[in-house]
Amino acid sequence: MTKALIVIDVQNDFCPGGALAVPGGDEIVPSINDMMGDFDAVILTQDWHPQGHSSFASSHAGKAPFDTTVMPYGAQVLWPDHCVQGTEGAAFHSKLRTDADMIIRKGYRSQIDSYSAFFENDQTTPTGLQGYLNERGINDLTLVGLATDFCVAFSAIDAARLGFKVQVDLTSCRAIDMDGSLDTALGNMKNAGVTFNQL
Ligand code: VGL
Ligand code: ZN
Repeated sequence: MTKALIVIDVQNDFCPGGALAVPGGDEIVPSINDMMGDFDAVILTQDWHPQGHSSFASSHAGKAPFDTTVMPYGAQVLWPDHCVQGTEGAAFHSKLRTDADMIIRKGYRSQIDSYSAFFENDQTTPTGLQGYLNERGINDLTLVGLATDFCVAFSAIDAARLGFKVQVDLTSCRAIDMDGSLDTALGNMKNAGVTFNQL
């Protein structure tokens, strides 16, 4: 087994004080840094939206953050403006080790969001990460990061569907948890064959 650690979206805007702060988002940085040495490859993902992105509530008249809307590709939660390309909010947490093999950016097209590191939210447009992992012979993935119930869960489920062995280390994840979204995500991951280090 060739093993990779995939660190999802440990960026300032998802940490306390950020635009879309995940409770305790910064607490996971030391344990993630400690894990990095145990893997054959380390991959970081970075949520990377243009200004005026269609996932921002501010782009939709009459909508507020955390409302939902329907996009051509399906339902979409509307978020506060976050992780705008090149801003401090889009930067990795300053204590996160960034000496990674690969950094993959997602959500950079105005009209479509991308929670998953593998496919955009239409569930068909690939990011290229599958090809990268396959070419390197990586078949065993551990996912950590933010947020458990959105980008971590979507990435884990896609990876399991693609045939990777997938574990989510919940000790090094934190959730947004709106309207039961964490329980839903945990159930969906389990059904997809994802395993957990706890629960
Ligand atoms: C995320 C909401 C919007 C995440 C990204 O990283 O989980 N959530 N963009
Ligand atoms: Zn986003």
